[in-house]
Amino acid sequence: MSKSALRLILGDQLSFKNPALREAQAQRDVLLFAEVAEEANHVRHNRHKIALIFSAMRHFAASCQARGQHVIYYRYEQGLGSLEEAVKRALEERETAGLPVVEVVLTKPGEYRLLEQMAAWEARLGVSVRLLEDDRFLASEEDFRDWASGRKQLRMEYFYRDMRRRYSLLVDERGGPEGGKWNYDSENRRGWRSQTAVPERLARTPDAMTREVIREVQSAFPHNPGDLSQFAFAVTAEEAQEQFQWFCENALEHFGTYQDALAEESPWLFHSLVSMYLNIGLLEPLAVCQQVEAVYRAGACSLAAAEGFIRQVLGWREYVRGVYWHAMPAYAEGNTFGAQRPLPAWFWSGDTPMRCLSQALKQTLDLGYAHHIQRLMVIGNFALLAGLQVREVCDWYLAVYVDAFEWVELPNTLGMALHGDNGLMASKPYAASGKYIQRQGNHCANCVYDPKKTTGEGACPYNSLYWRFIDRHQDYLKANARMGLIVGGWQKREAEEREAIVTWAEGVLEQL
Ligand code: FAD
Ligand code: DLZ
Ligand code: SF4
Repeated sequence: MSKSALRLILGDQLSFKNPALREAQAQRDVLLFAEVAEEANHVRHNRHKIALIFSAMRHFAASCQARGQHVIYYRYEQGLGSLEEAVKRALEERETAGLPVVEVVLTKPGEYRLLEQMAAWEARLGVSVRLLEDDRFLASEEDFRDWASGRKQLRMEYFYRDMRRRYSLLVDERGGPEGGKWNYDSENRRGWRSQTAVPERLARTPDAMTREVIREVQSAFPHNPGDLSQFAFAVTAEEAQEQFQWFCENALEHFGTYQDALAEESPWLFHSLVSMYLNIGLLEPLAVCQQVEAVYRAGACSLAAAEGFIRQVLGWREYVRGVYWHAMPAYAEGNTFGAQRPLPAWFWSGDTPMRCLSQALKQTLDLGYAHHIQRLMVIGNFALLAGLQVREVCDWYLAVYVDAFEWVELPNTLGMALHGDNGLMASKPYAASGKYIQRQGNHCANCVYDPKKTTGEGACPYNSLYWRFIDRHQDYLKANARMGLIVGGWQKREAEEREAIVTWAEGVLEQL
């Protein structure tokens, strides 16, 4: 009898470096890929996300087959409810074929929800289930725990410096930071006034397999967001590498300067658009960082651009994953400011007169993409200031972005944007008024509101909501050195003025 293992490959584990696949033996084992209802429907995913994952899964399964692996692939239309059901079906299939499986092997999933379910599989399925550590990340959970233990506060910057040294990225011959500074963030903040041409992105025509997926997703998910006529994502490792190469040659040079910019005319400006590929396994984090360092060493981009990119991937991306596994499951319950307002229905349409917000929401829903400052300082900032219910906001973020998996979405949304984790992730709440949005971009010039007005007809809603937030949470905010100064300034204003602003803000909220 064969001692075969069933190796389940999840939709965000599509890499030959996936540990569950690395040790597979073609003659003995069988790989399982399954498009299932629970993964596709536990939140109202953007159709771009479902299409990207299904198409990338099908392409990857085909390349595993081409390498001689035996593959079982269940398509969505076969009606399997969950990953557990898929494993059960595959075990039965193998049993019937006289090729019973002795164990199920898979790499640890990226969401606590699934990890919890999988803990019960062995008992429920009556077969040994072996979960492998996902070593496609640059810091293991244990590395992060060791780094975090004994620290009163977790700060990305110190984690990042250790990672730079560990992987020798942008490190000089004496082991110090290239150029003398670890961080060039202060050079990454230029506002957008259409001062530079934005390069056209690589056009990509979906192949026959992707076109078939698009048709299926369109018909199976008629009520989900996402305009699939604009689907242009890479679905294989080779295509993703081509996109990344394009970024290195055409956008990286300006990436640092305009990292925090907001532009009317482009959803992506000079951003890399690689998070989805890194997160599902089509690109590798160390390889992209090394490639960016090589561009800098060849003199084709500035140190600030290269450091800015490497900080995001080697620093933030690894740091948020560390925080997630370190702090779950309690982390998901965080709600520092007791935010309880329901998510406005227009978060699913983008229909709001606030120009910056409408544009960020519409492109998010249509394309499944918004860049970091749109996610943080436009949408997230609004949710923070308006006191939108934390869980609802997090579920929305998990649904609408193609790159959203809980290990990365939750710390960014609950922690960074909503400060729901009491400051574990970030040192202060990212709260800002319309003045910030005006400084960073050119939306305000096309808006019905005036960023210079706080109350009265035409006042920018971000302004009064900002001061209401400061007012309501002044005791909490005072404890933070940077926010304390702002609270002090607010408290020095005339009581009548403060009351008028807060009253105006309440009116804004009533109209949501
Ligand atoms: P670029 O701006 O070109 O950055 C390069 C890469 O750095 C990204 O591809 C990404 O891998 C990494 N990166 C940058 N910032 C972060 C960060 N804060 N956390 C983790 N990785 C980072 N990123 C996700 O991958 N999935 C999410 O679900 C997600 N949700 C977010 C929710 C909120 C509220 C916020 C504020 C940020 C979120 N991010 C998320 C982080 C970041 O916004 C995206 O990674 C980035 O916008 C992806 O676009 P890009 O590839 O063009 O990134
Ligand atoms: C996001 C997603 C979707 C939409 N569909 C599937 C699927 O049908 N099958 C699958 O294996 N994975 C899917 N995924 C990705 C998983 O949800 C992801 O592996 C977990 O959220 C863990 O990160
Ligand atoms: Fe956004 Fe206010 Fe500017 Fe309008 S005026 S675009 S709402 S910041």
